[in-house]
Amino acid sequence: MEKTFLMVKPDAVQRGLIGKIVARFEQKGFKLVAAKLMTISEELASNHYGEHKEKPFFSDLVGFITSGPVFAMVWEGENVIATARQMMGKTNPQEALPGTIRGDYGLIVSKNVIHGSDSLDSAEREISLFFNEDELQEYLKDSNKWVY
Ligand code: DAT
Ligand code: MG
Repeated sequence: MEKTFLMVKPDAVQRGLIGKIVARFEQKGFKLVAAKLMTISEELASNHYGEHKEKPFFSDLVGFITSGPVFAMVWEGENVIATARQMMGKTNPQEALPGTIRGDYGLIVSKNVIHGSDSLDSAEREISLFFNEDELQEYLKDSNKWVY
């Protein structure tokens, strides 16, 4: 089953939005297979956001994502990578539709509440950057038979 890496960013942790964000993915029918509250090192941040290292906002981005605890998660389910991106909304909260996480909770692009992997390759890369294999739970979720 497909897995994705999602992360509640420091702004949303500070604002007390972890529970609301987790609830959206639970209610959708996805299965949480790993989660931890952690502070990201500069090295991990630079690696995670490596594709943006030439961008003008890179140092602010690394500064922001390392500025306080994040809630890192792995979620599993059918088409979870693309569906989670849809549920997050556009990168800039001003363009994100109401009903999406960024549309409902964010105001500016540099504090946009949540990260989500954008492809199968990035999901695999990001999951292995943030979690060891033995931190991922394999379990049957009884409600799945009513979801699929
Ligand atoms: P996403 O997080 O939707 O995958 P991205 O990979 O293009 O978006 O950018 C990573 C993060 O960098 C994004 O969540 C917020 C920040 N960012 C993107 N564009 C920005 C900009 N123009 N100014 C400031 N921060 C930006
Ligand atoms: Mg991205």
